[in-house]
Amino acid sequence: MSKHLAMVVATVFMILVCSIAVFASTNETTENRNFFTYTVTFDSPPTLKAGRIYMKDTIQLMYGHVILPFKRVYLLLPYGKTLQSIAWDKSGETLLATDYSLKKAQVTLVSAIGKSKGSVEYIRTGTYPKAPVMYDVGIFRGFRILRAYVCPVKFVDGKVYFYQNIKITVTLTDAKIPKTYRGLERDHIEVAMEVANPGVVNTYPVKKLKQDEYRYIIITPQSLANSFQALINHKISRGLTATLITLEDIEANYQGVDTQEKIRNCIIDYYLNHGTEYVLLGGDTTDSSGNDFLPHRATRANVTASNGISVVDIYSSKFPDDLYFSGLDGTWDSDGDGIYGEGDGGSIPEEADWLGEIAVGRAPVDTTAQADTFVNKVIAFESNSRSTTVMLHAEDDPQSFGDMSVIKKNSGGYSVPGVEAYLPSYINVDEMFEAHNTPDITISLYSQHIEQGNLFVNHAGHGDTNTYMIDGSSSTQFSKDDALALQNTVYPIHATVACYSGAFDGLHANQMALLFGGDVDEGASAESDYDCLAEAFIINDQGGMVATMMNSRFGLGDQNDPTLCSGQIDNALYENVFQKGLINLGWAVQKARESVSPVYYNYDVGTYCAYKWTIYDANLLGDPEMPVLDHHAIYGKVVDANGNAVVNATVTLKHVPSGQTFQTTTDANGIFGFDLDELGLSYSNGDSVEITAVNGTQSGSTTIQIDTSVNVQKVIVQIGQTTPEIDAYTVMIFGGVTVLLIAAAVSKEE
Ligand SMILES: [Ca+2]
Ligand SMILES: [Ca+2]
Ligand SMILES: [Ca+2]
Ligand SMILES: [Ca+2]
Repeated sequence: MSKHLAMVVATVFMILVCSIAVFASTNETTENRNFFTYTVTFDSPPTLKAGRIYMKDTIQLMYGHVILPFKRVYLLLPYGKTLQSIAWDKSGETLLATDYSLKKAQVTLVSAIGKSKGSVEYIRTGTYPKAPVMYDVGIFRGFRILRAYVCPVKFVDGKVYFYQNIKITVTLTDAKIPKTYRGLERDHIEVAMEVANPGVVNTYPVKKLKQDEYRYIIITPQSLANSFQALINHKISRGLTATLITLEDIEANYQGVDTQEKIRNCIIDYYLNHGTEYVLLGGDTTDSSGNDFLPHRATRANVTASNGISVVDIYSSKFPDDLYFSGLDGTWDSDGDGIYGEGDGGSIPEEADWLGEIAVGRAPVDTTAQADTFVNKVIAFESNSRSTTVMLHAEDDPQSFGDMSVIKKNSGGYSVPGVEAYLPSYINVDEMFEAHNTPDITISLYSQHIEQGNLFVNHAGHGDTNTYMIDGSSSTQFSKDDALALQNTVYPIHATVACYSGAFDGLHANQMALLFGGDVDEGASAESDYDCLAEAFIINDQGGMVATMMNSRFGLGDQNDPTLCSGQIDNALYENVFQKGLINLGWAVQKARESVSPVYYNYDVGTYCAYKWTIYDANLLGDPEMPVLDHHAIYGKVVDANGNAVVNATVTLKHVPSGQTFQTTTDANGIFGFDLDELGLSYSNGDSVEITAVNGTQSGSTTIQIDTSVNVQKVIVQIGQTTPEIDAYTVMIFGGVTVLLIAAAVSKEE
């Protein structure tokens, strides 16, 4: 962090500290207030089309037998409090239809998509959703966050109602401070960016690190330490604080029931005491003979899905899931039975921690040669200017996987975003769609397009541990040998929704077990070298990929809509990088996993829901800190006098030296972003930019200095001098005193 930026941050937190002091001395009456309200307003009604209900600024989620739009609203609970109960009031009701049928949701394995085409069913009776809000309470860096998913519609026996306002009343009760609370300034800003009520961050005390900072750590067996030290040195040369820890040191110095828990306890120690934000696991789970190397935690997920023949309950108790090393709350085995991450509607409470404190990636390497290859690729990616081409593949077999990549317009003209919708105009799209390519997509054609040099390669189609389908009509599969034969010098990031291609524990899909339900892993035989297709792409020393986000078990979709479930996480990866300022790859992946549902069991229909499975599926093999873009961007949030995010505010960025100005508006979450390179601004380190936010008659502004040593700077602009809502918890926070301006800048990476 540069010196001037540090000063900005220091000033900001003096303001924050002052506002807390003001509250303490002037507002005793609200101190015992144990509730707050938040109203979610939907401006325009949804579009009803072909048995679905689409709506702007919402996501489509499978809910029981149907698919409904939900708006994600994260509400921060005050320090020392947790949720006691939640209530809601709906108002502004409109009857949209009296005789509508909803298309039935049919979760299916990506490997089964297309195999039972034509089985469209409709729901005509019943009430969906049961309640307008799905929720849980998660912990991110010790901040308790109510994750509410709010549905603006209700279906009752063919009638469809729309509600313009849903007012949520949250009643609080005292709670212990989570062990993961470390109180760093940058944590406050990260939380403020995530939640709809950022003012509440002021209830959380700011603390300073007492020990040396290591933002980035690599954990690796001693045998690979030399190789990975080169990556540590490179990160330090970029200005990061970084260190390497050997597995042998962890085994000797940390407690735990097994190696995985010792590794996690080491990560918790570094997270709390050294400010760690990124962890690279420098090693494959096993060596090429299947012996433990840098082991993963096996977790359990269930799903009720169609296998293309019948509907079955399947589970995996061996789900390889590095989220265990990212979500640092709890033990992931609350009942101590040795089955991790279970609890999705049965008698066991949820054991998984969905909100990752840190970003984790794994380098799936088990020899020094492979480790050197991985390190060289990451350094090359970070050192060269980025490709501006994204290769989008879609197998059409026979349902349109193309939807996943391109949906710009769904039938009826309603837009549901696909990958392409999130790409900025400076990105060139190289489409490889089976439906558009005659003759077939051959292995050499596909390889050629990868070798041309891409920032991302996105694959959409079927797959298995050691191969995925690139052309359905000719059954052309791209194998590990093909991945190892690629020769390219620009290394892309590669994502797919295919089943099993990211099974970094080297297991095959067990198709027989699947046909009858049960555990898809029991009896599954391992690949001869315990490597999957994703690993082949990464360990190729002549080309291939720098990183992958691929499924370690079956990918999931809907029989009639492959864009749901695995497709949603895939799409969110691009949204995060290009629209949300999550430029560091590990955060883009982690927040993509978090973007789907907080509900992992369909209580109303008694079936397992697809989302827990889908989240466990999508692991990052790659460096979690690696900045995907080489741009400099300023992202921020506009906050009103009550401490709530402001939607649709006009935000102007003025580059002070040149006088150039740029304008944008805040999105449905109050977020704005300026990618200075995309805008074509000529700027230098230390230049001032003035950011002004206007909403109606209210305005506020702040000035920050550009810090080119980081890719993203974040700023919070507070506007307005309204009288705070009398029953808002935020009255307590600000003590009725309007704080005109809170501004801060922190970096995603240093
Ligand atoms: Ca357990
Ligand atoms: Ca957590
Ligand atoms: Ca492996
Ligand atoms: Ca391996």
